[in-house]
Amino acid sequence: MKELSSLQVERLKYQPKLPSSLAGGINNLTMTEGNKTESVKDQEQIKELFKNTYGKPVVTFNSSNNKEVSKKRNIGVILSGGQAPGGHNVIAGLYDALKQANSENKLYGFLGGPSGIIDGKYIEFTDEKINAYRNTGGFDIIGSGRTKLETEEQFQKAWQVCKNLGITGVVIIGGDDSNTNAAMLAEWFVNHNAGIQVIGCPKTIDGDLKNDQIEISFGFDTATKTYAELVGNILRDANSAKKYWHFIKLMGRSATHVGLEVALQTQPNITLISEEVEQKKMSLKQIVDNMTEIVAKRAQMGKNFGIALIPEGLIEFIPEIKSMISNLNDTLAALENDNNYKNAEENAKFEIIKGKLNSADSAVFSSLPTMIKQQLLMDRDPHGNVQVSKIETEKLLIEMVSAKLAEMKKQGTYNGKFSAQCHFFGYEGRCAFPSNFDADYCYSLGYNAFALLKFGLTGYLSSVKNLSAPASKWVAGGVPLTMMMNMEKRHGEFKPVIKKALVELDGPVFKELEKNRTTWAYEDKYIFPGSIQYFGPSDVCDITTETLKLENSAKLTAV
Ligand code: FBP
Repeated sequence: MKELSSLQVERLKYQPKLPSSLAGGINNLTMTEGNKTESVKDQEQIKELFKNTYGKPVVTFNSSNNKEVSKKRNIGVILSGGQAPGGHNVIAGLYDALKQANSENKLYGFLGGPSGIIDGKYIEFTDEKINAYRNTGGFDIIGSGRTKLETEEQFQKAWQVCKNLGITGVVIIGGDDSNTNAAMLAEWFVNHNAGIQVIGCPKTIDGDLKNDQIEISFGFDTATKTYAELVGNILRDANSAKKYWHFIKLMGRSATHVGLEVALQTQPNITLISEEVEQKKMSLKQIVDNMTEIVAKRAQMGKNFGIALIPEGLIEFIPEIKSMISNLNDTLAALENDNNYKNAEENAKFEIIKGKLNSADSAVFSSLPTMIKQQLLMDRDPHGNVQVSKIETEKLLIEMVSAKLAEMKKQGTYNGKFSAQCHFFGYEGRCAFPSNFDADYCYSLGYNAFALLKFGLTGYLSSVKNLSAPASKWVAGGVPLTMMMNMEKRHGEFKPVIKKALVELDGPVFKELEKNRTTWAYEDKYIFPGSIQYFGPSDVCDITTETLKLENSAKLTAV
């Protein structure tokens, strides 16, 4: 019986690249501090909540010839939130840096996400354990979870667990919510003179944890390449059979970076962008009308097939539904301990909700099909987010486009055939073998996280920039977590959270779609990217995303 696939065996041997500033060794670094920073919004409130960690400078590392010996220390690491390709390499990079700094250093992995540090569930990493997971996808080395760290009791327990293990640094690998946890924990530890530093690493396939200092979160590269392969395969199937419209929902809880990237890689007929829907205040009816127009025009051209990409988070960006969901969230939070509501039958629940919403929101809620109403009432995740991956927007749109076409048929304005298939690509891409880009980027982020600990920093996010250049030219450093924060309503209360980076409609990536989408709607300019290549020519194996290429070249032009 085989224990590993041939690809697994080969990938274990891959040696990730480091920026040359780090490649000289963890004990040969100097750190340069930039200017003091401010949070992106709500500065006064964030400053008040993060008295000790607010306003720190951005830092950059360079290699130096002054070799120092590092004192012995124990570090803990947590994988947090949704899986993203490359998480194991962050841990491998952290482990290698820590052992290089002092071979007596220890790395503990907390099990099952942030709850591991509270419940004291952990393993100690060994060479054997790390070597078995190098360059592999998944978070299964220690597992992940979405526990929100916010209560005094949780922080006290985490402190006790760290004290028991002699841990003086914690690395949290996560997205915006998980790095909000990291910022809270960092502040709490400083406030209590705990002597424990906290560093975050930017993870999420959604690509929405980014700013001037963080060009992209890890996992986006591999996940979008995986979805682009699948979408490309479907484009070719549609173009061969010429009988189906494929409505494909793509993961990405809020922002449409994933949808936009996949669209640029494959050139489908329709791509919906949630941020555009919101900014142009498009109603659900308008979205359906626009899609139907393309379906009907293509039918006139004899093309009863096509591909539509639908962002996972669309529903929360349609203004009338967004307002309804926001009030629905408050209503559900208020009903959390209401047994009348909890024990009610489904229809009775709908009635209770309708009665609590204002008349406009109640009308929007009532207009949705039962399936969507049920999905909107499902539990929020621990951070208060609607679980959009469970909302079948692709089916809702198929139903509505189909109804509109039936109406047009009656009026004699449409004479085509509409046969639709729905898909949801999300989980398929989150644990793929990391691309060479993600394998290198993640290893560098982990290695760099130890450099931030070594220089005594806390409340920082590991940052590796200049990512369109070869890895040797990447720039390593750190950015204060408070710099990315603002106040947002969660579970009915205003809380400090890291601000999500949404698609900018005046940015180069959206502009590229806008320039081409009418052509792509009617002339079939499909591109078939194929699967990720791990071995072979560099211009096939080491390419980054269209998003990074376009964003970085726009930055260069602006300079
Ligand atoms: P993170 O922000 O934690 O990286 O997770 C992102 C994501 O993959 C979203 O795209 C998706 O909506 C969500 O996780 C699904 O969550 P779950 O794994 O809990 O079903």
